[in-house]
Amino acid sequence: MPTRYVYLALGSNLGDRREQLRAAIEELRAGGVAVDAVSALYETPPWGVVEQPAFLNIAVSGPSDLAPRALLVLAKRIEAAHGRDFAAERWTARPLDIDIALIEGETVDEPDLTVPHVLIAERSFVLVPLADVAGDVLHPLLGRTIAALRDARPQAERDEVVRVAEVGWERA
Ligand code: A4P
Ligand code: MG
Repeated sequence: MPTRYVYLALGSNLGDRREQLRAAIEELRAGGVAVDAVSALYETPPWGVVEQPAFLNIAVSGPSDLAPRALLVLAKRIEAAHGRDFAAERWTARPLDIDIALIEGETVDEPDLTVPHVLIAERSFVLVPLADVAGDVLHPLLGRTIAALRDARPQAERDEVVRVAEVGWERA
């Protein structure tokens, strides 16, 4: 595949959340995503199933020549290595979740893979970190930038996405 920028949204709400996100960045690099931008670190209240611990969420981006499906396989492999229970209910607690938010110049609409991720425009816990690394990037189906989509979320929802460490946290 030609090299394109990929944009990933990561979350963790079980175990050592920050360490798992830090390790996942290294594992993505080892797996073929040359991560060159990492968002600040945000703590966010659980969305979907609310009776679960708070999440830490980040977004990362970098060039990759992995095809969309190979990227999904890599994400699932890294989640599994962190003890992700794939039999658990949707939207419930997990040590690590890696979603493909966007791929430069690409849309995918298949039963088990949709890019851009279907719900990104409705989630401040994705849009706020993603805007750190992709603020100027256009959502190819909505025709608006990630920063504009973030700014369209209700202020109260954005305020719940709390920056707990600045850009560079993963190198500290
Ligand atoms: N899939 C389709 N498109 C994609 C894509 N673009 N990226 C499929 C990744 N996966 C994609 O995902 C289910 C299936 O979606 C995958 O097997 C893949 O084939 P999953 O990660 O196994 O299950 P899930 O994460 O429970 O479901 P889903 O629908 O991906 O949920 P989300 O959206 O990941 O929600 N609250 C806060 N504050 N922060 C969070 O990070 N995360 C979730 C999980 C719930 N609440 C949260 C957070
Ligand atoms: Mg997921």
